[in-house]
Amino acid sequence: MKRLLALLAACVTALGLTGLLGPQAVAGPRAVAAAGCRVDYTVTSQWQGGFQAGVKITNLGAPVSGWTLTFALPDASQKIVQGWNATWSQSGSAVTATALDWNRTLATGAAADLGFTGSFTGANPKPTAFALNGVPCTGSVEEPPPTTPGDGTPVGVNGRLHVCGVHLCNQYNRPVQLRGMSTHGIQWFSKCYNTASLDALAKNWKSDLLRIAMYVQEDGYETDPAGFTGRVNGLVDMAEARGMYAVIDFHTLTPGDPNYNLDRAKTFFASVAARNAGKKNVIYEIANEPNGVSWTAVKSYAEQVIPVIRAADPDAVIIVGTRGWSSLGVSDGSNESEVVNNPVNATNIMYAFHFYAASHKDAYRAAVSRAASQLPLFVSEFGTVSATGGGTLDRASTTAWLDLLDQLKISYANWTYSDAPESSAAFRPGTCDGGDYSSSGVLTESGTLLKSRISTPDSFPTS
Ligand code: IDC
Repeated sequence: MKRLLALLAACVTALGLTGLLGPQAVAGPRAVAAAGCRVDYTVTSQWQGGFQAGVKITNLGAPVSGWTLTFALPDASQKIVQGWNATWSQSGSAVTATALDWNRTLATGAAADLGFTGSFTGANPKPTAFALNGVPCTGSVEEPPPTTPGDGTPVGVNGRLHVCGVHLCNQYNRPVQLRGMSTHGIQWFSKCYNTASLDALAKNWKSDLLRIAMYVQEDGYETDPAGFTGRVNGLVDMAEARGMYAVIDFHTLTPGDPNYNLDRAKTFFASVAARNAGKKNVIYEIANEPNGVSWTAVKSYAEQVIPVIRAADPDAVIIVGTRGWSSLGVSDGSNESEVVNNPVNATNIMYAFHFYAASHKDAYRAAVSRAASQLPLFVSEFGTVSATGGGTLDRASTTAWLDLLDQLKISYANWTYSDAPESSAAFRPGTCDGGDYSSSGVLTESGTLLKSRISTPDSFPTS
């Protein structure tokens, strides 16, 4: 049926009948034939028997409010294993990717970023005959190659990171502070993470890192382990191509005991660690915010998950969440001493500290000031607003926090690089439906403040 519709749309265009029949002649999403399109196909990584590819569709014709991309796999051994940002199907060598509700509208010049993991044997040639709504897409352009040392990007300058004393250190064994942004839940805001938004994050915001918040519950990982694993890997590659570090956040939240997700964590981290072991830009965060659970239980979880990562990727930095929503226990009436006196039995690890500036003030800053000389800390999430993610931006408290983190060289990621309808989001609602992530008009008050803090020069030590 679909093929018939595409054929019909193609014939209609060929005969110049679009005006006559109109889009209503085709049922379902408006399969209006585009006048032209471009597809950028990039193999972002390849391993024994498998590969991952990004497919960027740019609509060069009239706006469409529904689209289907078709292409041919040139090698019979190639199979689509898992795709994202479209509904994917394969019949023989013919592949069809149909728009999802959130990316079905493509204005003239607008792009949609899709991707998939595939399997293959042999040479793995690129697909051919890309067509959008039946119209051939010509003019494929390659993405720039991944970062090389000396290119001036954060990963290019610092290389692989490690923990030295209480600091995060670069390839010259010198302390560095990474400043960057966290995604919102990728199950909800996937559309915000695409070529244009990550270009803006790297070049315009000059962000050092992207934290990839993969919720486990709330329609997250547990509903589609392979799909979320693929999407996380795709974002790791997109960060790498732009010289940014990627924090892979196993975003446990409710329930608060990370042990509830112990088996899922082992499965997930075994897979992402094996796949990303060769990369310099990956940091693993094994439990977002333990809550309602003792430090002993969190430590036990960490000591079971860390060896799984180490078995595949021995050298990467790992961040361990702390008690009381990663408050070092403070939100549960405790403090950093429970960690100092009973640290996780592992090396090259850091402890997460999270805060929301309007809710967490002097007592929390005092705890961080004390703990910073005893524990390697990483602020893998913080907000400028209240702990609900909403409310008024607290500029004074945010500034006090960021000044403290700068002084202590503690790395941070802000919640969120998204257009969620809440004051913690950096972009105004609706921004992710368009292609502009870099002009000041798309920023919220929080986004404006964070961009001004993050985009200042890093001056990473190089000797
Ligand atoms: C919030 C989101 C909100 C979502 C909620 C439930 O901003 O849109 O509905 O989660 O999942 C955290 C958590 C983070 C929270 C954030 C704000 O790590 O998931 O996001 N927050 O409440 N800890 C403290 C605050």
